[in-house]
Amino acid sequence: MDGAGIDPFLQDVLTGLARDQKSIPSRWLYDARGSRLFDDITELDEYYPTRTELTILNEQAAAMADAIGPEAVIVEYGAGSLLKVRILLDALERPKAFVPVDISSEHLKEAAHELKSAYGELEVYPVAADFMDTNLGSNLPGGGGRRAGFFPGSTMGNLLDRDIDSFLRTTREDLGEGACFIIGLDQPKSPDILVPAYDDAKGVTAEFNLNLLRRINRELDGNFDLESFKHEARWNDAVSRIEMHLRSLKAQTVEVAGQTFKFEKGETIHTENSRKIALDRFAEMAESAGWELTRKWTDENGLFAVVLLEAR
Ligand code: AVJ
Repeated sequence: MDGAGIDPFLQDVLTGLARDQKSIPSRWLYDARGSRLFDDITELDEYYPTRTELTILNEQAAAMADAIGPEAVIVEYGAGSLLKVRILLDALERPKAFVPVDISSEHLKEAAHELKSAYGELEVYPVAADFMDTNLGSNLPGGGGRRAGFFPGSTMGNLLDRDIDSFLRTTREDLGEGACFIIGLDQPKSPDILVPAYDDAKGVTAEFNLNLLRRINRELDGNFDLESFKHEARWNDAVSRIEMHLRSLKAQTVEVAGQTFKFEKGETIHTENSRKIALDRFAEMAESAGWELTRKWTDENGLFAVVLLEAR
């Protein structure tokens, strides 16, 4: 609930279902069950991004640590389980402090506590906030070496251009002069690889997508019939993105919180964009927000990239 008292989930669903192209923001996919299903997705044969990024981090951690330098202050945006940052922390020379930022304060506290006990010398300051509107500035620990942002997982691809721009500007302000930023970016590639990664043979991604309707039924008093909607993953080449949709298998009406919505047979709800941003394009976006892309590390097939930005 926000200050005005209306549940932001309800608001997004009612507004989204009233559009010509029905759509619901992808952030609502991640309730407890959705987060578990996403974890299952990361282990699927077809879903290459997580495992490829981990390989790059493991192989290049020493080079990344070298670029960052000693006694760094690391700020991870949208931190989650903190597994990936351990690879970096293990390679860094006497990291001074770690600031994980995550919307789920419960999950964050637990993960931060575990990390603290594994790295005795490290100061850990968890911040419970949406990574899109942090205002860390003066709250970041002082002293030590460089400040380094860390944003793995290719979440950048879920954001619109203007959100990427404001995120890169805010982080540039927060992290300050001399800062750097390590970012994971899934790369454009053949739809023959991309589509199965988002429509796997075991149907885990379908369950993940349909879970949104289950969540609406439970939390917003909806009556979606899960049997009459089908998961769909499409490659939209013009804008270089995978789109997830839920397709209505018949003409039907659905109620949510007392409001009625009509579906034509074949009509879809657009539930996620996963953009694959090429590195030259990303370098331009970074540059206009005050960063310079100075290093890139990729796997041998160029499926995924981890880049280093430096404050200009
Ligand atoms: C967590 C947003 C990076 O876009 O690949 C996985 C989410 N959706 N399968 C992605 C997702 C369907 C994932 N991100």
